[in-house]
Amino acid sequence: MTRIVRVGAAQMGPVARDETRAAVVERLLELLRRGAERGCDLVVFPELALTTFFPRWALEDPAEIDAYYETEMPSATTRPLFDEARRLGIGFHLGYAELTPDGHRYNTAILVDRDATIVGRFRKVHIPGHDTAEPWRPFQHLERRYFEESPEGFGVWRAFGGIVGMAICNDRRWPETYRVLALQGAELVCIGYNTPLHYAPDPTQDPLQGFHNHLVMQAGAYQNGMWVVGVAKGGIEEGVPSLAQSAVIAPSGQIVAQAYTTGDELIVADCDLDWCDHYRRTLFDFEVYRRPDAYGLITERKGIVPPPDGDGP
Ligand code: ING
Repeated sequence: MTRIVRVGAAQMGPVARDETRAAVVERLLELLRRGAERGCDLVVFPELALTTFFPRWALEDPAEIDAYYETEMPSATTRPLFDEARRLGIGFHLGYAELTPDGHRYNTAILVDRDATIVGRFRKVHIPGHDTAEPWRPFQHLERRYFEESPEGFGVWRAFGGIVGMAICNDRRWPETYRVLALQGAELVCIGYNTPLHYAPDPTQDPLQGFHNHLVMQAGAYQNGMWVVGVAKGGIEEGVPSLAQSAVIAPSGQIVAQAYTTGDELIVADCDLDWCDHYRRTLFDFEVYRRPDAYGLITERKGIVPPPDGDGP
């Protein structure tokens, strides 16, 4: 019996700074209902889906900062999403800013099963950007001020008939993300993202944002024989043009569904989890072909260490 998960990538357009959680939840409910109409088993929402991408500002008021985080999940505001998902019998993946009871702040995502049970929680591992305001930038990317790097790493969970992993935004650019998930058996990886089109440290990358976005997810999918679902919060959010181009990518590396707008848009794909074996039992049979004995530097060394000066091999 084939294990097909019908996945809905629920791309969002901009969330305004003054948009209430309730208003955002209404948008998420609309996308969830569209997913149910399309027969989805799982609907994947973006990173930090409940609020505007607040790391673009150097906020000073602790109350204002804290207002962007969730201290409970679900809360009274987000519970309607869980209740409707349960009523529809549909699972979802949701990204949000998490403030833990003991004061830790993470860029977090959850995996929620069809009965509205939270089956998995992931906290972003690779935190990009900077931790103090840099006035030279047209807008900030202060994720390193607002979020801690997860101490938990990458996990997988048995759900929707397969093994599901999660990553968030910048995690998708690092090949280690996909490999660590694949080594745990992940067959489907959900990745939300908020990606400005302008990359202040190197604007030559700006015209390549769409290419880089698909490049890394297609490579990750193909090199690890797994499905990758990348979901944007895109469009011009508080004056910052952000990448959309959400996509569902097969273990072959092919894009099987792609958003064509920069707003709220649901794209749907039937993900045959058994298709992973076309790659995992052949070209990328890890057990046969991988050489961990040759990869030591990947975990032993953080930065680049070039060879000493001088000639010779
Ligand atoms: N955003 C970005 C990402 O990795 C970034 C960081 C910003 C990359 C701008 C390129 C340009 O897609 C998050 N939220 O990680």
